[in-house]
Amino acid sequence: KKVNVAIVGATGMVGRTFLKVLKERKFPIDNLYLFSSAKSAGNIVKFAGKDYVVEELTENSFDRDIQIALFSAGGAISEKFAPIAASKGVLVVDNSSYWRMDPKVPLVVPEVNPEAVKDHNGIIANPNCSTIQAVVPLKPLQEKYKIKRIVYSTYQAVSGSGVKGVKDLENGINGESNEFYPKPIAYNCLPHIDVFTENGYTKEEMKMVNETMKIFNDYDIKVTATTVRVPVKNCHSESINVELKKPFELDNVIEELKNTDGIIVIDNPEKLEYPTTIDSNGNDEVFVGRIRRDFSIDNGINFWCVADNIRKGAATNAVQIAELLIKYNLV
Ligand code: 11C
Repeated sequence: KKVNVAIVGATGMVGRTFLKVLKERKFPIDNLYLFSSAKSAGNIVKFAGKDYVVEELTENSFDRDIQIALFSAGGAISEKFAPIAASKGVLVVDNSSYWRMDPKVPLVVPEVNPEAVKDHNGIIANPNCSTIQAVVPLKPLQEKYKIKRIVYSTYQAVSGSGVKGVKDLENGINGESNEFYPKPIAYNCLPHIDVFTENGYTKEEMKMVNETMKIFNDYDIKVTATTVRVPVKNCHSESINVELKKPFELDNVIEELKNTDGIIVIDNPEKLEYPTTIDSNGNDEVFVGRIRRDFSIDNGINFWCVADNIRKGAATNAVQIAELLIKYNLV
């Protein structure tokens, strides 16, 4: 079965990666429509050997036979246009943060809660990149041992801020001053991602807390996070401390992680082997290493995980959701 697909935000970093991933995964596309702001409209984009003209997104853009729309053009565009698309029978997979916590909108990571897509009301949300790569390795732990508490510490790449973040890093390395971040990002770390909220945490930190509970549909899990921007171009790294409810054997946990879809374990400290962003760049898996017991509590584990935030953290996860829509006959 082939479907008609629209991409909203087609010329952005994630939008371009949608196209790359759709092609790589041989997504069954019949007609393809590309939308952007007026500024980028008229650009020609190549897909599978054909030229496509990018059109300006308007309220009438979805007045055609489109089954699936992948959105990545920011929260304001999703707020306005995702309901318009949904009202015209288009299934929206939205990469912005706008709809994620809406109780009527499923928040889906295909390796973790694929069945949740079935409860859609026209919009399905793609989680934040740092949440996606965390919940994939946490899933087998939640299933077998139940999670009591999670402490996230992240080391996030500038590509998470889009082209402006990458530019600030490149300019900073060349001795120029920062334009996008409030402080220099070259040779520096900023404990600040997205805006600060009233409780002292940043919005990025609160996304990790709230999205984790929603994806696992478990509001008893205690979650806390510190999110940090680091001078890495692409791929987020995370240190995850997790306290489990049941006792475990570390060797079994490592085996379970190795046997989980979407994970590559690189964990041989004796050979100095552990995953870094260079390993995950351009890949769709979550790379896990440094898996070790937390001796300060009864049932604790520390591990390190790295993933390509533009691919698994955004575009690939959204395309995998679109694949589920076909698999479950929802389109
Ligand atoms: C970052 N995680 O690295 C952010 C980017 O909610 O989709 C993604 C923001 C979002 O800056």
